[in-house]
Amino acid sequence: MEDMIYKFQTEGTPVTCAPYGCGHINRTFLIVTDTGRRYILQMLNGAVFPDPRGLMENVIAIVRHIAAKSDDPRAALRLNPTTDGKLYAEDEKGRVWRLYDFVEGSICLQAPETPEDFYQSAIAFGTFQQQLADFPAATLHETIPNFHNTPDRYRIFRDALAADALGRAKDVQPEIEFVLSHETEAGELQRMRESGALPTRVTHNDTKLNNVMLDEKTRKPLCVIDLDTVMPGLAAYDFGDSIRFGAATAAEDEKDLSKMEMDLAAFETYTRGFLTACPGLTELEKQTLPLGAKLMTLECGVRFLTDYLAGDVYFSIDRPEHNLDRARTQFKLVADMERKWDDMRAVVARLAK
Ligand code: ADP
Ligand code: GN1
Ligand code: MG
Repeated sequence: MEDMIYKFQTEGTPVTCAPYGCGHINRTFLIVTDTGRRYILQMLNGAVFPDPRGLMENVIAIVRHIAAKSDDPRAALRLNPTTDGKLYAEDEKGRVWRLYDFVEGSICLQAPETPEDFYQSAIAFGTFQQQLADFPAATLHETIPNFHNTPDRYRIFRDALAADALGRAKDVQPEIEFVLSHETEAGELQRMRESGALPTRVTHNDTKLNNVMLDEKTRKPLCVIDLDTVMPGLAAYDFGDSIRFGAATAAEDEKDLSKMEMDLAAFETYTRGFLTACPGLTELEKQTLPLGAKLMTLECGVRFLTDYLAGDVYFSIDRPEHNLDRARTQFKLVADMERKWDDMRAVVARLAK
């Protein structure tokens, strides 16, 4: 049992505790008590989040904001208090822990089982963005500065390449070349953000399918989870990261690259859902959705390759080449999107009418 569970108020006495889920960042445990109540206990990754207390202030405010907009108790994550009445606890090393209610009667998918599941995830993330449209953005802590600033991700990549901590660069030359050959276009969204051409919104910024819970019976959205990176951002980030993960025909860490493509039908399905849930997007925001898909995928590949070069210090890995495998799938996806570029743009243009 993780001792930190005893710092929280629970219904019943905790009897089991086991690692849970497929997240790459935090340490997540499923806790079951003797009354059968289930909880999710999480330790925040202190290396990834330099200000975990600020992060928790964000999360507390966001779940309150969303809970106030719905009668359904499962519409927002619910944080449980500690025995001294706080909504997170600190251990002796200063690490931050929190306890969520387990979202019962839900499913969390690693890949859509049907097009409808993916459509509903678009409704979930689109609605989330809409619900936060009136959230006071200026009160949010920037939990990871420059999170989707792709040129800054290139800067960090170049540093890791120059340091080449484990001497791995010589074995990944094609991947390095792929990254460098895309550097100019990699900055397109950031330039439009800085010029003010695209509006800044409160966005989730990590819109993988496994960060949304669907009702297990109706398979309609219950809530969006993993709120650690909710920050001011672009609509194209949230749209794009969902495509990167959910419109892919293979897992993020698939070794057989021949299985990896961007499914154009899934792209269309998600676009339909997202535009339905976010009717207020500007013309330019709509036009930049395909670019969001491509750049979020490129950026994620750059981050995986950076971590591979740096010695796997950021993302959790299960095998030595895990980050390299992940980087390769992302680059394969980018190349496939480039092949399907005109079709992607045509889909958005047609649905945006
Ligand atoms: P990470 O930042 O590491 O991705 P997440 O908050 O996404 O952490 O949690 C990892 C996984 O744990 C999720 O993908 C989901 O499967 C599961 N999970 C997280 N919170 C809950 C919850 N409240 N109820 C049920 N499952 C949850
Ligand atoms: C991480 O936390 P998780 O597993 O949902 C990462 C995302 C990446 C994703 C790649 C805080 O998401 O940015 O896109 O892995 N989260 C953080 O799978 O870096
Ligand atoms: Mg997650």
